[in-house]
Amino acid sequence: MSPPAGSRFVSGFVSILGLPNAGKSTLLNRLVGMKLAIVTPKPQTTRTSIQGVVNHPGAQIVLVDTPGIHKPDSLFNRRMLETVKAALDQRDLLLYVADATRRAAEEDRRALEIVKTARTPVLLLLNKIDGLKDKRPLLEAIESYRALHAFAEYLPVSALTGEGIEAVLSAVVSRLPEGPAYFPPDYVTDQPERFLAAEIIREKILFATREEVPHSAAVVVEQWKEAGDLTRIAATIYLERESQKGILIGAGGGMLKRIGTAARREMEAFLGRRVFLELFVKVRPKWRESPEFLNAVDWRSMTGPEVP
Ligand SMILES: Nc1nc2c(ncn2[C@@H]2O[C@H](COP(=O)(O)OP(=O)(O)OP(=O)(O)O)[C@@H](O)[C@H]2O)c(=O)[nH]1
Ligand SMILES: [Mg+2]
Repeated sequence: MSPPAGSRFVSGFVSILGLPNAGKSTLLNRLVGMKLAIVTPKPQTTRTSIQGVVNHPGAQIVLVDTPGIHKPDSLFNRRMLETVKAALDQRDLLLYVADATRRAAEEDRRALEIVKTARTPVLLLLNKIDGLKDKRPLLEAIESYRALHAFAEYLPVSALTGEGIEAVLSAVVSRLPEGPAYFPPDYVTDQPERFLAAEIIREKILFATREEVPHSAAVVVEQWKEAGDLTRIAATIYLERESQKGILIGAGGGMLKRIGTAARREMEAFLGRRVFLELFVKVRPKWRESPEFLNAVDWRSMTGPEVP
């Protein structure tokens, strides 16, 4: 899209931050207009930063979705927090997503301490307003957040229904500096297809399982082969305990089959091709404390498909 004649073109880097489950990934997907980040009702769904580029008339916004800010209790969680901190560096604007149906909590105060270190203007997005019957709780939520930080703007929004999204886009665009389009118009994300496929599988696992299984699951795509109109994908699901393996596979393999079918359908819709998906399950005790394993499953530092 080209800007109206005579007007300036603006661009910039904008990170999406907040507590787990606030709706950050739903917001990224809504702003970009396609599903780039997986979304589940479980906290700590997003584990790495995910870029999404929005082209707006006269503007290009490079968004980054981040893991929810929470107390790091493992090497893996400390890495997630490092990812959040990296997403604060050299940004033009920050979006802090909060649940409008609740008041600011102690976790928000702690998260905002981290966000404030960037000294970058922050817009507060009060998300999930579709769940509010009247304005009072929203005003109370705004006041409780105002007490924690002087946000540049307070914007009620529903990432789920799209209400308030145009106002968010206008607020972002109006605060971006003049600059070039950093990416061509057809470029959307830095995520490789293999990683997106692994994430789709993880999303289906998160929906299908409970308690500690979602946190203990990591997915690696080991093989990706195009053959005619078919894409053959093989992936391994890593868990931390034998007992979790039993839960994931389910009676007669039923659970794993359902996960595989749901993941394959979504991959086919996304790739526009038929997919043959093979899933393997392995146990890797304490992988969340293993630097070698974490490097191997992180596509940004991936040395190869081989997991040690
Ligand atoms: N009602 C309602 N639900 C929403 C809205 N936005 C997100 N949700 C739901 O909130 C849950 C969490 O959404 P996510 O987008 O995964 O939240 P997140 O902040 O990315 O979570 P983490 O990745 O775990 O940090 C999901 O069940 C979403 O469907 C909204 O505007 N309204
Ligand atoms: Mg997320």
